[in-house]
Amino acid sequence: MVNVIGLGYIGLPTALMLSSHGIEVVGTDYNKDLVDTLNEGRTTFKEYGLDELFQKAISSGIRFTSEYQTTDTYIISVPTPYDKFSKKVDACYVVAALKDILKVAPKGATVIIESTVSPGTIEKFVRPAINEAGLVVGEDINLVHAPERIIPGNMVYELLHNNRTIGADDKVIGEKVKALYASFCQGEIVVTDIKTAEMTKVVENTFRAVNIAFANELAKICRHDNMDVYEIIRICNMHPRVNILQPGPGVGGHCISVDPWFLVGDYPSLAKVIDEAMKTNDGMPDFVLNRIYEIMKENNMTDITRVGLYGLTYKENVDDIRESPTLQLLESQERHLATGLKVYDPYITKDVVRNQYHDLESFLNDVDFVVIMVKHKEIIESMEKIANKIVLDCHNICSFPGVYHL
Ligand code: SAJ
Repeated sequence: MVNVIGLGYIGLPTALMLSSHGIEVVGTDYNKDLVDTLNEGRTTFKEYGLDELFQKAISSGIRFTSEYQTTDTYIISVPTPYDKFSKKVDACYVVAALKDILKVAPKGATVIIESTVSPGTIEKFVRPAINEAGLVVGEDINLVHAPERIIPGNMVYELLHNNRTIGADDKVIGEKVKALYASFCQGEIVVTDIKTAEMTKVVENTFRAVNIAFANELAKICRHDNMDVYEIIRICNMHPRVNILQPGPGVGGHCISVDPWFLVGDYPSLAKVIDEAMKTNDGMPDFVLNRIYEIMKENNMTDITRVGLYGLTYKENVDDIRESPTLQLLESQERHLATGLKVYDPYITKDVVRNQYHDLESFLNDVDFVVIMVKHKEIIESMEKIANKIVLDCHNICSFPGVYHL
């Protein structure tokens, strides 16, 4: 039986996937409300294909509880935030979950950490916690790091098809865990050591962050000298060895906007490009705010309450608002003692910010200037509704004339 600890964006789909492929699974989360919701037969976030997978797992007998189970295999998928000052990974949730596992785990159990951690975290924080409990790694507890790679918006498909990395001290244990993941994963599964696995995960997200920052920097250069960044990127990408990503209003989510900081925190004198890239991405919401003020001025607009931000989530067609560019922009605006921007997102039904709307029509009725922060399917399909407004399109999705860009 596998006990999956942490039933969030990664733990839940992983637990469901294992269960629907014939593995006995118990999902554990300390959040009792979340466990209750799952036990009432409802999923806790929206993701394409998740509800079908949930039903399959229920039929296969998956259980949800707040109790840790006594079993031979654990998967830890709890958040790993970063310390805003030191930029280092904060492994407190991983260590807390591990300590609870150690209270009930039998000798020889395997603990698989899926949470993203910086290289050396398992050495520095996880092994000592096992030793402190009077246990020996490799004898009493086997340690494995199996970082996840699935992208929100396409999680179910990617869980099935992505290649994976397994880091283990012991090749035999590594191969056992590989067989467990191979119960559902059709991609190639590489077995390596723990520190290499830790580093690969952080490097993958850093690669993307640096490349997004490059696109964002190009957008700023092009704005400065009145060039069309999208046309330039389109043409450059026709070169066989060039593949530039897209600029945007900022980088959000709990991965790309967080993980690269771990390397800056751990290697401050070495991770220079990464540091600059992260600052570039973090500066984008302010860049958008400045564009809003410029465009208002150009249109003789003085009332900020007639400006609306479309989209609150960190990217399109997901309901996750963690570190979202819109939230960053609103915080920045409040720091400058200015408020009043209106906000709407079809995926966010609860009130999370001031001046938030819950339907597109009333939102559009109350604004003259729309800033497209997120390219949700809804707005792409409702272009005619904003054609008569002032529009700042941060994603180059509008084709009508007079639209402003980054
Ligand atoms: N973004 C841009 N321009 C782009 C692409 C993305 O501005 O060209 C922005 C998005 O709007 C969003 C942010 O970057 O705000 C991050 O979005 P994303 O779709 O690039 O990535 P995430 O954070 O949803 O998922 C990433 C993925 N990592 C990589 O692609 C290397 C995913 O595979 C990981 O599993 C996930 O992080 C994770 O959990 O670590």
